Amino acid sequence: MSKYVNYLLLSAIIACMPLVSFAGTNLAPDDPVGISFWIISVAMVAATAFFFLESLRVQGKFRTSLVVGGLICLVAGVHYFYMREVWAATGSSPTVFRYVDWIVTVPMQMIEFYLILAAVTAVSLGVFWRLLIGTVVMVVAGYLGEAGFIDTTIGFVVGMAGWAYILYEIFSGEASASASKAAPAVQSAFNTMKWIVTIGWAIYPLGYFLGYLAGGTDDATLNIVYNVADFINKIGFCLAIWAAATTQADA
Ligand SMILES: *C/C=C(C)/C=C/C=C(C)/C=C/C1=C(C)CCCC1(C)C
Repeated sequence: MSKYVNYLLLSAIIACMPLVSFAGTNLAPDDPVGISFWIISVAMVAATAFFFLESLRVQGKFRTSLVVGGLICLVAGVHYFYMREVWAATGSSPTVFRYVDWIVTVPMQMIEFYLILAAVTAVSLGVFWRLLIGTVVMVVAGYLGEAGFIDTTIGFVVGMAGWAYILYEIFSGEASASASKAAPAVQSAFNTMKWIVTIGWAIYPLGYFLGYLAGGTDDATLNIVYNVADFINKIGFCLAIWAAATTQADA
């Protein structure tokens, strides 16, 4: 019974998400950037529903990870509806909008590393805090640079340092040591997530570098690249966790 109530509540929340999009401006059929915003918005809604619903059936210890995965896609989805609207109305989408999403979703992704490890092995709270601090430094520095509060080069360098710190933690720090003791399914998820954070994430500093330090990028290309990157770096990232949660055998 309570399971049905959960499903109903969940469906109601998710059904409300696209309502955000009926705000005003129509998409032009010959606007690939606008359409890519739209596709990612809807993919985020679908992924939100998927992770929330799946959280009801996986083993208890993985539930929180999937709920957080659903929240990451929910927050991103709402931002995407907003960014699509701005793009459709003005023909541009300032990157600064993305930072509002990043400051919420990127730390949550780092928390996912801690959560999947904590589900299957002993991992210290220090891992949680170090990954969280690394992401906050990275995103805040990038924001201050892009928004013009600090020099763009300083923003870039400090942001890169935050990212480097995260990479150190997951490749050779304590997070990596804990992962090597984890169950095989979690180890393989950790590996996929680690490479997403390395290669998938490289798109964003590259966009910053080209846009601010190397003489400018074209708004349309940059937005399409960010949209595709977000699809992999958010939905793909959470799917790796889902795969571990559904394949790990022991109870
Ligand atoms: C879903 C959104 C994601 C995964 C966004 C990730 C963003 C970054 C990895 C941004 C990184 C940056 C640097 C490493 C240095 C320059 C400033 C940033 C913020 C663009």
